[in-house]
Amino acid sequence: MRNLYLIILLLYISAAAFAQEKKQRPNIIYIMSDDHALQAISAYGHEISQLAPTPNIDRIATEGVQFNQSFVTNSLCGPSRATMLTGKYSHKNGFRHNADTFDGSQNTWIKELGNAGYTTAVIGKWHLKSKPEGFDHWNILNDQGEYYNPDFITEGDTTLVEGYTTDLITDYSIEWLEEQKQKDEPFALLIHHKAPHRNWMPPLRYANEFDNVEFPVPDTYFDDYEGRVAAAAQEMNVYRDMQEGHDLKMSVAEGSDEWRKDIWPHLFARLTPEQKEAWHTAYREKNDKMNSANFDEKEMALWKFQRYLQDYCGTVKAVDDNVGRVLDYLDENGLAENTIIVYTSDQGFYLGEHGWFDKRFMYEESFKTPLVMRYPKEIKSGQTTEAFVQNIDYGPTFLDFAGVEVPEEMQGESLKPIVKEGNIPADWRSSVYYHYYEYPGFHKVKRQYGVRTKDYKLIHFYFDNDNYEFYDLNNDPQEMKNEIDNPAYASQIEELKTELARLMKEADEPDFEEWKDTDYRKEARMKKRK
Ligand code: SGN
Ligand code: CA
Repeated sequence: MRNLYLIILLLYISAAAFAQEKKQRPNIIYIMSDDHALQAISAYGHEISQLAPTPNIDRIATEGVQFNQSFVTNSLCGPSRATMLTGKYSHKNGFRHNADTFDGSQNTWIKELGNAGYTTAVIGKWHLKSKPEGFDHWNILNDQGEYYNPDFITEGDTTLVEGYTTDLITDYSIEWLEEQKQKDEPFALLIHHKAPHRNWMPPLRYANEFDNVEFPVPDTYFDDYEGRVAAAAQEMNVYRDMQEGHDLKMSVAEGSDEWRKDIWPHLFARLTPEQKEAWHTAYREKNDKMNSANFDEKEMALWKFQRYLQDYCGTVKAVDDNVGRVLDYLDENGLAENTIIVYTSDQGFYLGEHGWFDKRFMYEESFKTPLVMRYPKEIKSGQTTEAFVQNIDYGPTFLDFAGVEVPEEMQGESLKPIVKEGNIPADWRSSVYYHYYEYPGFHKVKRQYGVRTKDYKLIHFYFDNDNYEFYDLNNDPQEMKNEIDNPAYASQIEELKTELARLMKEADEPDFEEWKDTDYRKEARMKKRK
């Protein structure tokens, strides 16, 4: 009899300890927007962001850690998401370009957390073609998603919901967080915004927010791409390739609300008559002014830059508001202390540098992505770090904080040792590997892979060309001067070639000959047919 009491007591104690341990494990809120350049986050200090500040995202940085050297492995939406979920490079998770379909049967950190007792959800942009797997709850946008009155997709159900997408994603996220209150398990929630992705439609409340702001034009806006073959071949130029209607919301003539070129009119058509009227009211006067101005070519190019930035920053401001709503929710519900909150983007973006919008290149603006992280319990506040990190590291970091073993196949490293005290371990990586595959494709950015160290960058463009580029990042931070043929850099170039080969081997990238001519679009079609 006494033994039985003892056993019951022991069982009770261990169950209580288990419950306690469960409660102590951190919650995770991972907020990722789409195409958010770090030039447009005020914590990063760029001039543009000082005119359109992001106080809420900045709060995560000042109360936690800001990564100044945060890179993606492949600067494109789908591939970045697949990498983030699996902790693996594109050639390992199989999602190289946006026409691929994510193999949801592979392991993710979400599945690992689920197995360890976490409740998990993803709300917002998904863009991986196959349905989310391993989440307890999902509510996603259709493909790229829409800015106004978007379709939300859940298991077996698609609903058009009236409202502004960035606000709606947060409404649903907070609703889901409310439901977690009754549960003992820790949670992991992915909040994935569509904004500030093309075509940069701000909410009506910000449609005039930046009308009187003069954004600083990048020095490289009228870049002539000398010495850079791939840069010259792209189609992502603000003043040449943006659609004047769809992207720049320019009207055909003074006195008219009708948009100029818009090959996707179904998007604006989603607005209700009231929203359309409010939209036109907000844009009419500024469009009329542009139409009556008689700009020459250069003036028009500069006007387009301002319009682009005004709209872009309007969508960013709405993202920032909504980050603030989540932070407030955590405070009001006593969750701030025990929740890891991250803000990042699926990649960086060009805000007029080299004359561009979009991403894809291994040049700094799109290779880098913002990353800030707060977890009062274990991350010292007010830190900035120069450690080289990549989106393969996110999964291992969350698992490490949750006390879950990081699976062997994940290629990233936990950032916990860095963020706890702000020290970069002596054996931390000092170079990063990059590989972009979507060519032929949208925006005509050539296939490329390369390596970046603190001081230098080497890129190999391949497929229908064979061009190396080398940059001295200290002397030429804007990457305007390709030094590949400069004998003064011969030894550094050799060193980087060796380092690149080492990184490719470490990443288990097959031999160049095996993939250099692959027709990825055909491959994707074949896979779909299977
Ligand atoms: C859309 C955009 C492109 C963008 C791709 C990929 N055009 O096709 O400008 O490069 O998405 O973006 S749009 O006018 O239809 O928006 S990604 O973020 O999904 O990779
Ligand atoms: Ca993107």
